[in-house]
Amino acid sequence: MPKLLLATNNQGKIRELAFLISSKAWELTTPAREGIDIHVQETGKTFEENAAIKALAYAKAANLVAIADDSGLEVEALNGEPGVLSARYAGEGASDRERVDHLLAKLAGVPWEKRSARFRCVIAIATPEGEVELCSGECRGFIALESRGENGFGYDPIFYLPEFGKTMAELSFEEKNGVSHRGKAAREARLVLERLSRK
Ligand code: ITT
Repeated sequence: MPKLLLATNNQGKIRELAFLISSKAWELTTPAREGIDIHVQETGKTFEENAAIKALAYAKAANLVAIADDSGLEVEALNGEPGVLSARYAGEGASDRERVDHLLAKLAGVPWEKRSARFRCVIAIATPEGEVELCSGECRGFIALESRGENGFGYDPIFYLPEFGKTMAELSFEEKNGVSHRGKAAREARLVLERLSRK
């Protein structure tokens, strides 16, 4: 069975991607398990560019097919911020909690109807030869007035989904993966992986 490298150091993404793309055709592995310790500069201006940069860097470093995820939150009242800067929004090395607090402070006084937002996810699958395929998904909701829920990671405790009447962090693992930006992108990615496994 060929190996598929999950090209991310974010434990939340590793858990979700491992579930979403699990397949009989690929043996999933991680940078830690392959002894790969690289830091890739995310110099792109779009999720697409950054996902491709990460997947290609890991595919070359490990000489394996690699799958990377670049994702983030776009808030309408902030003209699409934090976007590709979602991980760095409260500075390098900040915690999920600090990022959430930073975003809530930015939106202080913004009324409910103007707090719409979307999560975006672009998954890139790269081969060591330098081929890249991109898959994407989005999930729409609102930025809540305060944190709620313990599940998931990142901005999940303040991402409110009207259809559930809950934040993303109040959904079960299966519910989140059923409706999330990552779940949608991963369902496309599974088709790409199926095709690649037959090559
Ligand atoms: P890798 O680059 O190693 O994959 P990262 O955390 O730096 O890890 P990104 O550059 O793609 O990844 O940043 C995405 C950030 O957006 C992430 O740190 C979260 O804060 C947020 N995010 C992405 N998907 C999310 C999700 O499903 N739920 C909550 N927050 C999410």
